[in-house]
Amino acid sequence: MAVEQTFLMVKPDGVQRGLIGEIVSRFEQKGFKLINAKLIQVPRELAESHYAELSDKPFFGELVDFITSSPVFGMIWEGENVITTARAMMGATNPSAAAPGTIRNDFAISVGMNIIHGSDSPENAKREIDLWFGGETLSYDKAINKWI
Ligand code: IDP
Repeated sequence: MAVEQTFLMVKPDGVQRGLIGEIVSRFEQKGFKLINAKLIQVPRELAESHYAELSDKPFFGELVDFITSSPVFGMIWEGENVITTARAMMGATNPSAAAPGTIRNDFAISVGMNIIHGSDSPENAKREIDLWFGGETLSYDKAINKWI
Protein backbone atom coordinates (compact mmCIF):
# COMPACT_ATOMS: atom_id res chain seq x y z
CA MET A 1 0.00 0.00 0.00
CA ALA A 2 1.25 3.48 -0.87
CA VAL A 3 2.44 5.97 1.71
CA GLU A 4 0.22 9.03 1.33
CA GLN A 5 0.03 12.54 2.75
CA THR A 6 -3.16 14.33 3.76
CA PHE A 7 -4.22 17.75 4.99
CA LEU A 8 -6.22 17.80 8.23
CA MET A 9 -7.54 20.90 9.97
CA VAL A 10 -9.00 21.40 13.44
CA LYS A 11 -11.73 23.92 12.68
CA PRO A 12 -12.45 27.01 14.84
CA ASP A 13 -14.90 25.10 17.07
CA GLY A 14 -12.27 22.45 17.81
CA VAL A 15 -9.60 25.05 18.60
CA GLN A 16 -11.96 27.05 20.83
CA ARG A 17 -13.01 23.90 22.68
CA GLY A 18 -9.43 22.86 23.40
CA LEU A 19 -9.51 19.75 21.22
CA ILE A 20 -6.22 20.23 19.29
CA GLY A 21 -4.32 17.93 21.66
CA GLU A 22 -7.03 15.25 21.64
CA ILE A 23 -7.17 15.20 17.86
CA VAL A 24 -3.40 15.22 17.33
CA SER A 25 -3.18 12.44 19.88
CA ARG A 26 -5.63 10.22 17.98
CA PHE A 27 -3.59 10.39 14.78
CA GLU A 28 -0.29 9.93 16.65
CA GLN A 29 -1.63 6.92 18.51
CA LYS A 30 -2.95 5.43 15.29
CA GLY A 31 0.64 5.44 14.00
CA PHE A 32 0.59 8.27 11.48
CA LYS A 33 3.45 10.77 11.23
CA LEU A 34 2.96 14.55 11.60
CA ILE A 35 5.05 16.29 8.96
CA ASN A 36 3.90 19.91 9.34
CA ALA A 37 1.45 21.95 11.42
CA LYS A 38 0.46 25.53 12.13
CA LEU A 39 -2.13 27.65 13.93
CA ILE A 40 -3.55 30.15 11.48
CA GLN A 41 -6.16 32.92 11.38
CA VAL A 42 -7.54 32.14 7.94
CA PRO A 43 -7.80 34.98 5.41
CA ARG A 44 -11.13 35.01 3.58
CA GLU A 45 -9.50 34.33 0.18
CA LEU A 46 -7.80 31.21 1.55
CA ALA A 47 -11.08 29.89 2.98
CA GLU A 48 -12.83 30.54 -0.34
CA SER A 49 -10.08 28.76 -2.30
CA HIS A 50 -10.06 25.83 0.10
CA TYR A 51 -13.82 25.32 -0.22
CA ALA A 52 -14.04 26.37 -3.93
CA GLU A 53 -15.80 23.11 -4.86
CA LEU A 54 -18.70 24.15 -2.57
CA SER A 55 -19.01 27.72 -3.86
CA ASP A 56 -22.45 27.07 -5.38
CA LYS A 57 -23.89 25.61 -2.16
CA PRO A 58 -26.38 27.72 -0.19
CA PHE A 59 -24.27 27.38 2.97
CA PHE A 60 -21.00 28.53 1.32
CA GLY A 61 -21.05 32.06 2.84
CA GLU A 62 -21.84 30.67 6.28
CA LEU A 63 -19.03 28.12 5.90
CA VAL A 64 -16.45 30.77 4.96
CA ASP A 65 -17.66 33.03 7.81
CA PHE A 66 -17.19 30.15 10.24
CA ILE A 67 -13.72 29.08 9.04
CA THR A 68 -12.47 32.68 9.25
CA SER A 69 -14.12 33.40 12.64
CA SER A 70 -11.25 32.18 14.85
CA PRO A 71 -7.92 30.35 14.30
CA VAL A 72 -7.71 26.87 12.83
CA PHE A 73 -4.95 24.29 13.32
CA GLY A 74 -3.73 22.93 9.98
CA MET A 75 -1.69 19.75 9.77
CA ILE A 76 -0.08 17.46 7.24
CA TRP A 77 -0.04 13.78 8.19
CA GLU A 78 1.75 10.92 6.44
CA GLY A 79 1.24 7.17 6.40
CA GLU A 80 -0.15 4.17 4.56
CA ASN A 81 -3.66 4.87 3.29
CA VAL A 82 -3.82 7.98 5.51
CA ILE A 83 -6.37 9.83 3.33
CA THR A 84 -9.12 7.20 3.64
CA THR A 85 -8.23 6.19 7.19
CA ALA A 86 -8.29 9.77 8.47
CA ARG A 87 -11.73 10.25 6.88
CA ALA A 88 -12.93 7.11 8.69
CA MET A 89 -11.50 8.41 11.99
CA MET A 90 -13.29 11.74 11.44
CA GLY A 91 -16.70 10.20 10.77
CA ALA A 92 -19.53 11.35 8.50
CA THR A 93 -19.91 15.04 7.65
CA ASN A 94 -23.10 15.26 9.72
CA PRO A 95 -22.18 14.29 13.30
CA SER A 96 -25.62 12.77 13.81
CA ALA A 97 -24.71 10.18 11.14
CA ALA A 98 -21.10 9.70 12.31
CA ALA A 99 -20.26 6.31 13.81
CA PRO A 100 -19.58 6.09 17.56
CA GLY A 101 -15.89 6.48 18.33
CA THR A 102 -15.26 8.86 15.45
CA ILE A 103 -14.14 12.42 16.14
CA ARG A 104 -17.34 13.99 14.84
CA ASN A 105 -19.57 11.59 16.77
CA ASP A 106 -17.57 11.99 19.97
CA PHE A 107 -17.33 15.79 19.94
CA ALA A 108 -19.89 17.41 17.62
CA ILE A 109 -23.63 17.85 17.17
CA SER A 110 -24.14 20.16 14.18
CA VAL A 111 -22.98 19.76 10.56
CA GLY A 112 -21.73 23.37 10.52
CA MET A 113 -19.49 22.89 13.55
CA ASN A 114 -18.11 19.41 12.98
CA ILE A 115 -14.62 19.96 14.47
CA ILE A 116 -12.34 18.69 11.71
CA HIS A 117 -11.60 18.79 7.99
CA GLY A 118 -9.73 16.08 6.09
CA SER A 119 -8.81 15.81 2.40
CA ASP A 120 -11.16 13.44 0.57
CA SER A 121 -8.92 12.28 -2.33
CA PRO A 122 -5.25 12.20 -3.36
CA GLU A 123 -5.91 15.08 -5.77
CA ASN A 124 -7.47 17.25 -3.07
CA ALA A 125 -4.77 16.27 -0.56
CA LYS A 126 -2.09 17.59 -2.93
CA ARG A 127 -4.11 20.71 -3.72
CA GLU A 128 -4.72 21.47 -0.02
CA ILE A 129 -1.11 20.76 1.06
CA ASP A 130 0.03 23.20 -1.64
CA LEU A 131 -2.63 25.76 -0.71
CA TRP A 132 -2.07 25.76 3.06
CA PHE A 133 1.65 24.96 3.32
CA GLY A 134 3.08 25.80 -0.11
CA GLY A 135 3.75 22.07 -0.33
CA GLU A 136 6.31 22.27 2.51
CA THR A 137 6.64 19.02 4.45
CA LEU A 138 9.28 17.61 6.78
CA SER A 139 10.99 14.34 6.02
CA TYR A 140 12.22 12.39 9.04
CA ASP A 141 12.35 8.84 10.35
CA LYS A 142 10.55 7.56 13.43
CA ALA A 143 12.20 4.46 14.87
CA ILE A 144 8.81 3.22 16.08
CA ASN A 145 7.58 2.89 12.49
CA LYS A 146 8.95 -0.63 12.16
CA TRP A 147 6.46 -1.68 14.87
CA ILE A 148 3.40 -0.07 13.22
P1 IDP B 1 -16.53 17.03 4.62
O1 IDP B 1 -15.99 18.12 5.51
O2 IDP B 1 -17.04 15.85 5.42
O3 IDP B 1 -15.58 16.63 3.52
P2 IDP B 1 -18.05 18.56 2.62
O4 IDP B 1 -19.26 18.08 1.88
O5 IDP B 1 -16.78 18.76 1.87
O6 IDP B 1 -17.84 17.60 3.89
O7 IDP B 1 -18.48 19.96 3.28
C1 IDP B 1 -17.51 20.79 3.86
C2 IDP B 1 -18.05 21.33 5.16
O8 IDP B 1 -19.18 22.16 4.89
C3 IDP B 1 -18.55 20.28 6.13
O9 IDP B 1 -17.53 19.70 6.90
C4 IDP B 1 -19.53 21.07 6.97
O10 IDP B 1 -18.86 21.73 8.05
C5 IDP B 1 -20.06 22.12 6.00
N1 IDP B 1 -21.38 21.72 5.54
C6 IDP B 1 -21.70 20.68 4.74
N2 IDP B 1 -23.01 20.61 4.54
C7 IDP B 1 -23.55 21.64 5.23
C8 IDP B 1 -24.89 22.12 5.41
O11 IDP B 1 -25.87 21.57 4.87
N3 IDP B 1 -25.03 23.24 6.19
C9 IDP B 1 -23.97 23.87 6.79
N4 IDP B 1 -22.71 23.44 6.64
C10 IDP B 1 -22.51 22.35 5.86
